Amino acid sequence: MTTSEQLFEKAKTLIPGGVNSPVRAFRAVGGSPIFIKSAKGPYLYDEDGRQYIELINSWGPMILGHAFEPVEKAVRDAIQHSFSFGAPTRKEVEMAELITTMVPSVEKVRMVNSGTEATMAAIRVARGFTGRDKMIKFEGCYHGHGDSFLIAAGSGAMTMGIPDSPGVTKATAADTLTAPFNDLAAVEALLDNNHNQVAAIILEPVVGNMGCVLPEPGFLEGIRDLCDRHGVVLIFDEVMTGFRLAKGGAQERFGITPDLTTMGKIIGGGMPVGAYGGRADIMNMVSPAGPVYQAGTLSGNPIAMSAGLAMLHHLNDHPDVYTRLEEIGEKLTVGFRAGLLKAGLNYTINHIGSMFTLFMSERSISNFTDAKTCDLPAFGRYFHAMLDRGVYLAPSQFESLFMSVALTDALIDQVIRANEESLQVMMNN
Ligand code: KE4
Repeated sequence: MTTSEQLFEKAKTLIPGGVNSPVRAFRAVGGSPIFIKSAKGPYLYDEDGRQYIELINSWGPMILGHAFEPVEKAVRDAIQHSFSFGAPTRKEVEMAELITTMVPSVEKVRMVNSGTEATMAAIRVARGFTGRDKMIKFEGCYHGHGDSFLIAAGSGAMTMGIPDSPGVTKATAADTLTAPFNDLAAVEALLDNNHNQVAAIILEPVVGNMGCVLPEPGFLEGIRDLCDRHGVVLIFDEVMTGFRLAKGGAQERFGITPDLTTMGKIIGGGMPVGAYGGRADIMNMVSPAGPVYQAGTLSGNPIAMSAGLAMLHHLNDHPDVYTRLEEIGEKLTVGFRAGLLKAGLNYTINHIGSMFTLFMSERSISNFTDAKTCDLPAFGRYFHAMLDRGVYLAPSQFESLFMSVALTDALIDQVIRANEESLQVMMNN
């Protein structure tokens, strides 16, 4: 047994499923998860010393590569002054100022500790602001594990085959309406049939959680218009896309202004950080400025703020990072498409910037129903073939890949070769 396998056997006796987040368990791809010991730049190193080229980057945060020196130095400097005060600090003001500069639609922002906290708070504020109870989300989108969102949820919930989780009450579920992604008519029908009852529409402007799925032309504009016409708060869940698809996230790239934005992942530089923010008239509803309660012992934690500030300042000051991320995404997907052609496969790749997914399906993938046509056993064979060739992908078909700027052209070529070989392995078994 490898050290990872030994650790997993012990972990399963102590932790549900042996992991602290379901998608890590390799349930969707089979086999035993790799236990990571360290990482540097584009590489992960497991407990047995094996090296992997990283195409997940902790599900997005490590956009500058692992152990990025300015972030590490910021944390080393910060820990000299204790870890947590539970009192306001200068760094939180600096973080709020930087976020509102990078994401202009965010006039006021509240720091929390995860993307889940951010979306839970954002929907509560929208309900408090409008006095309405219902919300609309899209099938296959994932917004964290808050009860309201575990309805037709993507990511790990979809991977585990439980998009509607037990434990969510019928009353809660009744206030969550769902529509297919990219289906404006379905959203309009929900709004008409629930007149003046919908507080918010929340969506991933580019979906990562059913695999990478892009908004069709006019979709985001149409949602914005429907929200305006029905007095509904538009929430962009940019936990994945924020600070990745552009300095200002998907809303900058697509030129759509949401009312609220939820953030996570990159914002913490790898530390546990989330945030929600947007229009001042809405955010002024949040306690203690207003009556909508939300709180957190470690919100704005000085160590996490130090890491997040170092990362966001680097992204804000180095636009060449985004140029390189576009290049990397383009080179990889051109190479992967060439690999599919060579293998005689007509599978779908959805790609934008430094996010992409190879779907084991010949269908164009623009919603949950399309994504579910994928050949999951084939994906499992492909995943392990890539792992055997030292390339670490998301252990689920229903996840996007996330590039970091640490990927060199030589490594891109190596990943492209591994893809060609792995497609053959997938087809021959
Ligand atoms: P966290 O609570 O995991 O920090 O964020 C929840 C969340 C909210 N919104 C979006 C768009 C997200 O993608 C996420 C979390 N993403 C998953 C990856 N699909 C986290 C990985 C995991 O669950 O282990």
